[in-house]
Amino acid sequence: MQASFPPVVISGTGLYRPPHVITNAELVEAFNAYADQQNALHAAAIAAGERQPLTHSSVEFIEKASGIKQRYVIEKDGVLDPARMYPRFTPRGDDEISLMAEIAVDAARQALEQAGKTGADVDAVLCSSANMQRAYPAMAVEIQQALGAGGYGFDMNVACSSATFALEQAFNAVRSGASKCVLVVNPEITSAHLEWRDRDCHFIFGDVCTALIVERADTATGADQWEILGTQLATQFSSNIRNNFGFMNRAEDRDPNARDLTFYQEGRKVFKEVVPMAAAHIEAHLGKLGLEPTQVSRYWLHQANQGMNQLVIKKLVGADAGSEIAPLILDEYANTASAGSIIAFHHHRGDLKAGDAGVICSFGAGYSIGSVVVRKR
Ligand code: CO8
Repeated sequence: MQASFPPVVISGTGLYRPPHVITNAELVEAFNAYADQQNALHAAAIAAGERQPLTHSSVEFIEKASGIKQRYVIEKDGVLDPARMYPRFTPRGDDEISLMAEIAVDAARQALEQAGKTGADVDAVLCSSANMQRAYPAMAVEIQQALGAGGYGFDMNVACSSATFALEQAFNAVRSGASKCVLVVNPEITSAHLEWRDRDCHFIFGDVCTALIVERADTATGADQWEILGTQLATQFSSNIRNNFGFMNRAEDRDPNARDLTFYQEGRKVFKEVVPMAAAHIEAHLGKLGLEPTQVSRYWLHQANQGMNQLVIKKLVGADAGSEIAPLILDEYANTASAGSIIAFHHHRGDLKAGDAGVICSFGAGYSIGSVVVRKR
């Protein structure tokens, strides 16, 4: 016999949005200046056929291939400096809050306020993100302390599916009674591990942090509550989205600037392989809960590429991405790794009515896919 669990809700969301915007025009101008500089620097090798010249990027390509029009970043000048092409952050002392924890605390406070809770109500903090600022101590423990939360905290990483995978951990911790109120934060400082010097991917990512409060329905007092009906996670190994940065690099005598120590991918393969996986995953998950895809009022999909979302939502319900049923936020935010589907949930749920069902779904490196089915209370 299946155990019966008390209802669990998402009772608050928060969003830290960085202060700086980089438009596609600014991005392309910086990249093209970098390419020209590199080509001038290596003119002899290029003329001798020993080196390929770098080709210009274009705003038209970026918008057509991805749907991305701009991205937010925490630091802009370093990214747009053709002599640098990555952000410039000032190192912080061990007695100062880390940047990842700082943006997580900002988003967390908003989520707590929406849920009518304080840090002291939280008894578990999951910091779940595509990349961590340091190996240890866990950022989650730093965030726990900054908010005055109790219990425990830990970091976890499942690339772009970090938020949905963390939601399942939070859901299980609360419904089993192990935790009362779980804070999930997804600080994504993607600008520091994106390769801005590669035109194939320089336009893809943006910085942001999202936060979610997960608690039992009988402790929730916020005005906006979303019961979690179920979660489903899946992984299947692929090297098509990869970053080899890690603690072994020094011992391997690696060049710290080697191309494979930042984000790289086989974008076409990812597109082709992940779309059918995501659509089938959502359909199967809904089926287990006795729901047809057409009975879902909203899909808050992973925000990597407009064309991907178009195919997924067409397969599921025959609608268009960017329409009311599958809102897009990537034109404004770009791909924010694990935070994308949560940003969509944060911005695009206010019009739904009690009883309406929705699906939060992420897909990305791993490969990894996570879906969370919710119903407005
Ligand atoms: N400007 C002009 N032309 C360009 C540019 C550019 N910037 N870039 C490439 N081109 C050229 C190519 O060279 C190619 O030319 P040719 O035909 O002569 O060879 C042509 O344009 C077409 O190139 P592509 O085939 O690569 O173009 P696509 O239409 O496939 O579009 C995309 C590229 C947009 C990358 C697309 O493949 C895509 O979005 N795929 C989905 C993959 C995806 O979204 N992956 C991310 C998953 S997120 C995740 O899990 C990562 C988590 C880790 C976070 C890390 C944060 C840093």
